Amino acid sequence: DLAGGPKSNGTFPKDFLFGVSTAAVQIEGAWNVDGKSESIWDYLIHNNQSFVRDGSNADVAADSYHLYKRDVEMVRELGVDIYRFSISWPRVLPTGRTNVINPKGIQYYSNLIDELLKYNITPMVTMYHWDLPQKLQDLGGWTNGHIVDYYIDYANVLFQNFGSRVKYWVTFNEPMQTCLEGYGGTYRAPALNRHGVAEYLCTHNLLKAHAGAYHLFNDTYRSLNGGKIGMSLDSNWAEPKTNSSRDKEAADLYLKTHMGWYAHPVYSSEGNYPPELIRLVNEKSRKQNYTRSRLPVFSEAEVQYIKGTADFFGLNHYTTYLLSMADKEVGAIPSHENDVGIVRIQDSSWPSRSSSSWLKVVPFGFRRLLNYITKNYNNVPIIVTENGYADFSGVADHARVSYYSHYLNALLHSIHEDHANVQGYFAWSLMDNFEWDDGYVSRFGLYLVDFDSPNKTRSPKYSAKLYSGVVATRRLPENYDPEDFTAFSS
Ligand code: GBH
Repeated sequence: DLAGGPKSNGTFPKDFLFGVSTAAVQIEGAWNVDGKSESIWDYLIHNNQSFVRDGSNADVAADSYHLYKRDVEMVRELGVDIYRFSISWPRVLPTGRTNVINPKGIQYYSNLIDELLKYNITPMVTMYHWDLPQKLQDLGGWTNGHIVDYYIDYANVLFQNFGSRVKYWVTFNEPMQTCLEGYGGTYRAPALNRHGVAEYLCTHNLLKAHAGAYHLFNDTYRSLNGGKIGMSLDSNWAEPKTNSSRDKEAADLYLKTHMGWYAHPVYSSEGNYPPELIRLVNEKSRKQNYTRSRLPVFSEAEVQYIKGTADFFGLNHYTTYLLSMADKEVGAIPSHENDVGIVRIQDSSWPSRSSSSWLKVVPFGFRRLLNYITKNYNNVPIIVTENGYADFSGVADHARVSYYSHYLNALLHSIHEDHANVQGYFAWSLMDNFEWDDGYVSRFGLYLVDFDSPNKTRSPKYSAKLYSGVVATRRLPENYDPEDFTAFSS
């Protein structure tokens, strides 16, 4: 049974936060306007024409740099409480360092924040959604240990300029995508492809940078401004492929070595990387003749410095996989995939039809994942910072309406039946945008964007109506049927 449970009659609590999310690269455009420098995404796309599925780029995107007032108007139309957007590091600090603070960059985000506050919408700022200044990548980016200080300096500029107006901060969006896919693989910028080594260096520095920003916030800014700070981790749910104990072990190992790679150091009682990951990378490294493990080691002081550095657990969740143990070597050698040694597939019977082939519709996985996080990380407050569905466009988006209904039903069950401490939910995304390597082929928006029109005209889809209805009534629509997956099959 795919559903997260029967139709829930529960309601979303009064103080439950409903929001919508976006990210700078995906909506802003103006890639070289008003003093912004090149990000690693600009650089990758401009220098590798075949990287993006439709040969497009993010130079103009939805032009939110110029159209942010319309964006805020859409947020108002939806009636949500909170808007999550990201700040572009190279727009604010063109050199990557704080020797040059770009006044026009600061002004843009200041205007956006003021526009939100004018209408009582709470801003949530993602401080890093994948767009490192290329100038820092030239120095090794997240593999260079000095980036920890550079990131903390950048964070300080944000807290200084926006801290009195912004109460929710996300240090990093999906660090696993940055490190595993960007440094280990080729699927995200900078597409470094130094698997088995670079993803571990990147993660090590990134976790220290996160903790540094947290401590700066906690020690200096919290008493002045209040507010909350956390990190947004991406995780699929992992279901054992069969009932065998080996497959159960594989599913458990998947969660520990993927989401847990980032969550265990920050959210567990013990801190540090998950012991399973430490053991696996140690063993493989030894066999491969390395003198020391490819997984860097945190000192005890560093473990303590990183542990507990979040007020909430930001979760980006879209889909589910089936896991089994690999009976032979898997992936490139060396690589995180090879170190972990498990195999991940999806059930061909799971509904999809999404323009994103990985996006299978499995509502029960959402419920189980929320439960898992609640149980394994000390009942941490969870904010679902992204959840959504991609199609090939159009306002009559029945599949997206169905996806959101199913996932919100699963969420209600996890709140009321499982007592998961979920405090907020953000739909990805407010509007159609530049979907990374999928370009403008895959559409995640509640609003359709006409990318061919000069004004990048935005129009509400059916799903916008569904979502604003849920937000207003705090419950699921009358006619919702948790067993109905037909929107994904015709
Ligand atoms: C998020 O990434 C991003 O935060 C957001 O910017 C993006 O637009 C949105 O979601 C939609 O993609 O390796 O074949 O298994 C989602 C991250 C992307 C991670 C797909 C898992 C699976 C592809 N997910 N990926 S595959």
